[in-house]
Amino acid sequence: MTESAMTAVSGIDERAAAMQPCQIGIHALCCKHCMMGPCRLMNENRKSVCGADQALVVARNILRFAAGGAAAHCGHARHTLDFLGKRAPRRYIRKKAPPYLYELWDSIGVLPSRDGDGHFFDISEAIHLTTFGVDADFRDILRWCLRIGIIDGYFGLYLATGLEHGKWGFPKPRRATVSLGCIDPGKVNIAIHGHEPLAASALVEEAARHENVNLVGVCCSGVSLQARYGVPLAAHVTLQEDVVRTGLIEAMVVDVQCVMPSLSEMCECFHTRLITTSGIGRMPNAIHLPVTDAGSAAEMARKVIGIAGEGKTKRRPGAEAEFLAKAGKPVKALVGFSGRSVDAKGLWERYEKKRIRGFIAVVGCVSPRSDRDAWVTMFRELSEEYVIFTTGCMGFEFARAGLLDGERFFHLGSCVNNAHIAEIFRAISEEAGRRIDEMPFLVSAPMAVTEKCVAIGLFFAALGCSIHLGYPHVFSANQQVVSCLEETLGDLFKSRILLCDHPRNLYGRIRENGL
Ligand code: XCC
Repeated sequence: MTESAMTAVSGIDERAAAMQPCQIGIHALCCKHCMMGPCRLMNENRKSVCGADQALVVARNILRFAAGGAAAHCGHARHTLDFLGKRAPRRYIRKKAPPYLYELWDSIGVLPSRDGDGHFFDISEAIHLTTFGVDADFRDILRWCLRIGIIDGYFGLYLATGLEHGKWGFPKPRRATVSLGCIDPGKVNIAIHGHEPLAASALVEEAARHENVNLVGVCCSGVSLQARYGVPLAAHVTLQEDVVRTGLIEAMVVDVQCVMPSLSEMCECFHTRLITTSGIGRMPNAIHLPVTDAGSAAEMARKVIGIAGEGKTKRRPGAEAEFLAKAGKPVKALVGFSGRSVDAKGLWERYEKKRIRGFIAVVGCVSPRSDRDAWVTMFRELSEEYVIFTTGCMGFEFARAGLLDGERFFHLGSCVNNAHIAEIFRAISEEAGRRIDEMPFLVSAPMAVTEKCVAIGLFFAALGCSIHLGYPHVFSANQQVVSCLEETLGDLFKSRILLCDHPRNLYGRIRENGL
């Protein structure tokens, strides 16, 4: 094993501890948008070489995070459209958004002005206006953040979710298995990792013809395959290397997003063949089998099954016994809820009869920089008073803790399936005869990892939900930015932004904000 391979093999938690985050960048206080810098604006009185103040730098950084996240979600939707040979829908936001919100966004100037693929131009404009010497008004940049959040929500989350359900079917509630224990030492194991359904669904169809093949999912591809087909979910984002490290994975098939570059070296340390399927997600040492339509997806799936079948004989001797001695049994969890299968009327009645205080959506990533168990414990306690909806990698943590019961905790799928949560919020508020912002809805991203979390948070903020951000607080370093966001959202919706990175403090923050 080479030295660099050894580095890849050490765990993500160890590497996070060894790589302390930059204390300037973590608060979005570093401007590196031109080559006179990077300028570090550690206090409110400093200005960058070009004269940008701290509020401007922080606002620009938030918008760039949001644009990155929206590009990923809208790119996912666009790739799915291409795969299906469809065009981008017209007037989609108008059709999907509650009419009162559409008018409100129009009246305050945050409604995306373009349509269809024109939304990509708005994402590009967000990058343009944050380059050197364009938009110097941080308040205008924060309005752009809401605009990009709206685009992310509808042209990303809603569109991707709708296309997937239309082509591959609606998820339904089911009991499914979670954890590394899903890997079967007696079978050919293929892991599917990433986000888009294009390659993943074809593999599920092909694998069904081969009794000796065990498919397992990783991250959001895994979550959506589990919700739709009941495919076991082996790992979330911080455990992806551990899947390969079992020594029992013959092929790791990846597409886009949250696929750690370390997998390339990690697979080299074992017999695992790394297979890339997206033209924008290439990796060193990988076999590239591009998927662009149904034909290439089916061909890729046949080849992967062949490659993996040959690989099983190359496992390290003793790998099976080692795995069986260490791996626990898979955990059973209730997954696969959607806007269709959650009873909004029943939930509203529980609230109206004061059996619960409100509804919390716990979305997104888990981070090696946060105490994952402490957050799970906090939300377990909160579930005594609130109904919890969850998606993405947080859902895996709740599943492992045995919390996904379809009563207090509902698993709504992958991160683009946060569209389900938006639809459920809308349905509950319609049952109540109120607006979304008049309801006790909190959206929490306790352990953000990717830029997508920022875009999702801004989308829910634009809907009128209160927002909780755990670690890190990219919004919090500049008081002008915080005040502007709080005042804007408070005036529009009376919603709150809770910045709280200690799980123990969250309950108090929720209660003191009247949620
Ligand atoms: Fe985050 Fe989506 Fe990635 Fe997991 S997989 S780390 S975006 S929760 Ni979606």
